[in-house]
Amino acid sequence: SDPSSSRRGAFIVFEGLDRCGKSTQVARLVDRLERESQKARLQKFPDRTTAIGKMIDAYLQSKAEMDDHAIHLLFSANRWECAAAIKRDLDRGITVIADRYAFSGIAFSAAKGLPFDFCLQPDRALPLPDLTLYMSLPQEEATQRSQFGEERYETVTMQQATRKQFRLVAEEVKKIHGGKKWMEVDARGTIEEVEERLKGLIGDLTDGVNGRVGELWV
Ligand code: FDM
Ligand code: MG
Repeated sequence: SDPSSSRRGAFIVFEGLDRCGKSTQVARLVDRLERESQKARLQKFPDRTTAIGKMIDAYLQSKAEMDDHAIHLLFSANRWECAAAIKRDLDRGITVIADRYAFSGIAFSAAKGLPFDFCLQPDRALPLPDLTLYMSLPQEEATQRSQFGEERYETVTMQQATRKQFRLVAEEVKKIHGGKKWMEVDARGTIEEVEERLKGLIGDLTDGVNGRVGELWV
């Protein structure tokens, strides 16, 4: 029998601060996979299209105020409402590529001062990414790129605090899930240069992976 037929799709997550080029690279990866006739789906977090996503969108645009804990739980709920579809697609052999995930959830909320442990808990047992690519850009380079937008969190102070928390998140992933699940990528340079770096790290993951999808923080 063909062993590849038992493979599931890989779950690949892109993380990073605002302006790191994450969304550009995610779009290019999905395009490349489509050109290569591989099955792939992009999942953006927050997914602003759902009922919960609309509440998050209003919060981010400062059209609504919310308690820090409450919005944290909504971001997590937004992932849980997408979890079954992610698992289903992985089982069908589709590569699922996420633009942000639970790691942004922790880093941004902890940067506001919520306890790290509180931030971690609601995402426990969500689908575990096979690989998270953290695109890292020095603060000076991020500032040189185009201006921040108008959304909540798009300030230098918030980005700096979040950068520190992402470092703690990386340590936690390595401690619980091992060093191969989280890779830091130098996000400096041209779009093409960064794309090549990412491609090297992704390797043949997009051909599918063996074994069941794991559970986050378990
Ligand atoms: N963000 C994103 C959070 O605060 N928690 C989360 O769980 C997620 C997924 O939302 F500032 C923040 C990160 C960012 C904002 O993200 C909107 P996009 O990628 O700019 O849409
Ligand atoms: Mg943004």
